Amino acid sequence: MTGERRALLNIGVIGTGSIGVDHIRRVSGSIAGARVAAVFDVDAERVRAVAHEADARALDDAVTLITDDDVDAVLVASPGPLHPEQVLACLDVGKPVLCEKPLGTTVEGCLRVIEAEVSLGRRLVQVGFMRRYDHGYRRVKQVLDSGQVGDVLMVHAVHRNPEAPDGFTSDMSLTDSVVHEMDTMRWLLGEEISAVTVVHGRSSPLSAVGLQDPQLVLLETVSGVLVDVESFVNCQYGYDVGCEVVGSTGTVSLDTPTYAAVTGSGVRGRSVPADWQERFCDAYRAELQEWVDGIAVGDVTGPSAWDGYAATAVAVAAVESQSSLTRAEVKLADKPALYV
Ligand code: NAD
Ligand code: ISE
Repeated sequence: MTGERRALLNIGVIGTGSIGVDHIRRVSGSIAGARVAAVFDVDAERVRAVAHEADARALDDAVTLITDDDVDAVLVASPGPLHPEQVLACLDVGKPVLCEKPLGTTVEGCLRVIEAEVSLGRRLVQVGFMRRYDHGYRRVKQVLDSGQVGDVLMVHAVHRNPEAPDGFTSDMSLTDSVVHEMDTMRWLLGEEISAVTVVHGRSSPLSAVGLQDPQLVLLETVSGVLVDVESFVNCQYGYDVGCEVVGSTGTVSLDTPTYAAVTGSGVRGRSVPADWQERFCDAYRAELQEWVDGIAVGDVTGPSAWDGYAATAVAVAAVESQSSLTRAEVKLADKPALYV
């Protein structure tokens, strides 16, 4: 709308854990055109405190929130396996939904979302692959698209978290962490991933018993680009994400933004982000602002349900490769016209 103030978008948030609260604070503090109207979490005590802080209503269950007349759009930040049911409930009532990654942890769950959205005939689902909004990744994509480094041949990627939360499993390293690279690589390279191999070596003595960490994940794209991803969820020293693309005439690397270089004791050093909240704060903000602005003009343009499905299909194949210790092929369904 030009020249007039548009009404605030009332957002309902499901799941008020780490990222739920992070998004709620962001919407309340730095997103124009939206407010948090309602929240739900199975942890009643937690949701009451969050609702109080955000000046929002705490509702009794996910469906009550989704169908509430004063909720215009929904942000799903509950655990991954719950996402398809909650997103489907949003589609049932025709409300836009920003679903945190992953769209689901099974291929079947993601396909149900695609089927429902395709029958509606318009896009309402966006998946929280926020790296697509990061300045660094966008710059890498610009360089690749310009042809400056020639034909892409290989990518070396690193995804390190300081510490995994309790209960984090080797499968989750793939479905919850590396799923970011599975999406980012599809987007950067503009093609699907056709096979994945997970390789295990020596595990860190600091990782929980039973958690294989680090893991090496080799992705193959349809045109034959090889992407190696080191996933290390207990690296201890900070949050570190890297990506170097090797082309036929040059390379391009992702740089981690730093805002200060510290010099002392004979060393000049750049700080390392503490966690994903710090590293990707600008990307989350851009993701949310574009989502809110898009809804105001009836347009959802961010990562789609297809992107969510394709990334999960690769993650599921990676889990298969992890248990069989062999290469797993990724076979995708036909892409509906809605996502072309
Ligand atoms: P978390 O465990 O901190 O929070 C999850 C919350 O969901 C908890 O408060 C839990 O009580 C609640 N919950 C459990 N069952 C529920 C239900 N049936 N209905 C509603 N709420 C329920 O986890 P998190 O780190 O906040 O992750 C949540 C989701 O966000 C995951 O899918 C994760 O992959 C994703 N995530 C994305 C990013 C990113 O960088 N884009 C970062 C962190 C988390
Ligand atoms: C977490 O859920 C995220 O999405 C973070 O971006 C990622 O780095 C981390 O590994 C995940 O567990």
